[in-house]
Amino acid sequence: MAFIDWVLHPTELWAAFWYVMRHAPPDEKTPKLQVSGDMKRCYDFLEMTSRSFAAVIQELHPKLRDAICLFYLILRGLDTIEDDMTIPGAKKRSLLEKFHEIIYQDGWTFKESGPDEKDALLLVDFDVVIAEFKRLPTGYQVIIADITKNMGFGMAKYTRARVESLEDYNEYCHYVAGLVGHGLSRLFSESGLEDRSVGEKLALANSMGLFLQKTNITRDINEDVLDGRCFWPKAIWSKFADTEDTLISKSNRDKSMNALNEMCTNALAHIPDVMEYLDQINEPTVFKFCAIPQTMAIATIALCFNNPKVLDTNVKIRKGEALKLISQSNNLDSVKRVFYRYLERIEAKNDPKDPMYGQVRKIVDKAKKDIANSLKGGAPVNHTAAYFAVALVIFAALVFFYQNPAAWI
Ligand code: IN0
Repeated sequence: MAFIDWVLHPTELWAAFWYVMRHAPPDEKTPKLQVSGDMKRCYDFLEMTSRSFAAVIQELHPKLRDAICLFYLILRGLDTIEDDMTIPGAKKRSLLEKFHEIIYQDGWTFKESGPDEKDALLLVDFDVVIAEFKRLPTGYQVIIADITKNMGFGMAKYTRARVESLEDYNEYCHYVAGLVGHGLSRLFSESGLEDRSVGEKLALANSMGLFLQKTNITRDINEDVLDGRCFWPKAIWSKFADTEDTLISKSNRDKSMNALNEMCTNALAHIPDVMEYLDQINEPTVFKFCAIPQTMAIATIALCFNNPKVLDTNVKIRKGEALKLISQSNNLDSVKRVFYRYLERIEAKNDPKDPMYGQVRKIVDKAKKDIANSLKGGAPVNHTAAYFAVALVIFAALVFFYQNPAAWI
């Protein structure tokens, strides 16, 4: 992040300071150092695959930490196979469909990943993950294996099928992310840290995954099309572009923006379920684990909405913004305020000329009202004007004293 970004966003600098203070001092008590040799290696794999999210998993309640670390690594393994364009179709399908059995096979490793797979090393050492998985309590193993099975079959289906209709889009996202929500909710209940009902309200759990995955798919359009694939449903993009390549070409920019905004709107529709899901989570570390990806997602959607850069490059929220979001994902009220803030940004960018204008207004209005009515302190206040006024006063005072040095005394 450039220096100027920190100057322009002092609240993010503050969040970064506290994040470093909390995470930097390597006092021998960090959770990962308390675990056995093989499990320690699994936490190393986790850090290798996702740095910031690894920290959130390590802070989970000890009853869930190892199970979720292993669930995450198993899903990463499956995803690495799904993603690999160098594995021939039939072999890929067989691997995906058998993966729920593979996780019980002592010594299984996979060394044939293509050169582009960033998590290839995880599969090279997958025997370590398998050994630790088999040491988990049976209740956890059953849930993880069941989700791996359903996901593997779903992914295998989509190695042939394409995402054409909105139903396909929801189904694909269900396989790759909604099922993760199912699995996590069932693990939370199984641990006894959350109510049994959490593991039963699976439609809400599905929406949690769909909001994340739809955000990723919307954001990654440029990279995906350049890699020769597209997860935006044809039902949406074909209204505005003849081919997937046209979708990201500069000459089609105005029309493609309509498609982009429709993709964002489709994702925003999951917000009520996300709020309802988070409302039922009681254990603080589970709450944070669930809330962080969701606040990152609303910030990403707000960044992508009506932003032509999405079609040209891979846009990303600032590091400082991410750290601020982490610090604001501790409880439901704070998460609601975060959502409210980004919904306002979306509202400000909503263009009356866009075909989605009315729908965006409806979704944003309703979500903002629901948040305002349920927040203890009423609707969140926008402090931007106040910050700006304070900055202006300080600036004016500096100018004044610079020009009238005599006034210092
Ligand atoms: C996740 C999800 C995740 C976390 C908490 C609750 C969830 C409920 C339902 C569905 C998914 C849930 O979160 C991670 C977040 C993540 O990995 N962030 C990365 C960012 C990135 O771009 O890779 C980071 O480095 O910070 C997530 O995105 N997915 C995921 C995978 C496994 C598990 Cl156990 C939990 C992936 C996906 C496809 C969205 C489900």
